[in-house]
Amino acid sequence: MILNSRLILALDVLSRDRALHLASTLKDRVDYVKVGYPLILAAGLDIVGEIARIAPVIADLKIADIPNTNTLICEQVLDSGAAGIIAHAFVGRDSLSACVDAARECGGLVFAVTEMSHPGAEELMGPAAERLARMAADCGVDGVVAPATRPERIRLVRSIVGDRAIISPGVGVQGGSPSAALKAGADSLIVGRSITESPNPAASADAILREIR
Ligand code: BMP
Repeated sequence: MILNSRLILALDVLSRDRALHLASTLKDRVDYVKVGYPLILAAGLDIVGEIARIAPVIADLKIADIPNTNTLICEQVLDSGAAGIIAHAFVGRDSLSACVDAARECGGLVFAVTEMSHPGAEELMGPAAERLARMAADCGVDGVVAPATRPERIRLVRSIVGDRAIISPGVGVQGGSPSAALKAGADSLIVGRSITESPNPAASADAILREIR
């Protein structure tokens, strides 16, 4: 995984032109651009390849299906130019392993979600997060997604996944602190609206970069 700026841009915008403009403006400030359902549904899967020509893309489809379907989904997004994919761990070892196998075939990265950043994740995912992190590490993922809104959970996940990457959403609009998340053990921050909805996205990205340096 590339770890230069330690920033991943969450590009949850609905216009192809806006997405390409933001990716071009911010490409030197971020290591990856994370593209998910909002943009892919609005602009089509080709947007992955278009953005991948500007910056490496992590396709965040939070893949969560049976192994065969997971394999088919992974192949589609990796063939379209994504450098990495995000899958859910809760679906089980066989489903997650299917994503890892598909990614290895294409030379892509796999990140598994162990616990999400929103309050509702504390209901079911929180209590299972340690087991999910252990299982994700056993499956050979490149990294996990852990919540910047709960730095103590990042610390716990770090103790389980060793030197695998931890990428953390939830800073800014969701209330998490960039420096606290990194201090707790995150390798990289996933940031969306604090940058994309700013009147000056480049300046907002620079402010976060200054805070974490
Ligand atoms: P924002 O900085 O605008 O809150 O965006 C965070 C991004 O990270 C969104 O794309 C969201 O879907 C994603 N995300 C998250 O917020 N929490 C998680 O636990 C997992 C995510 O992928």
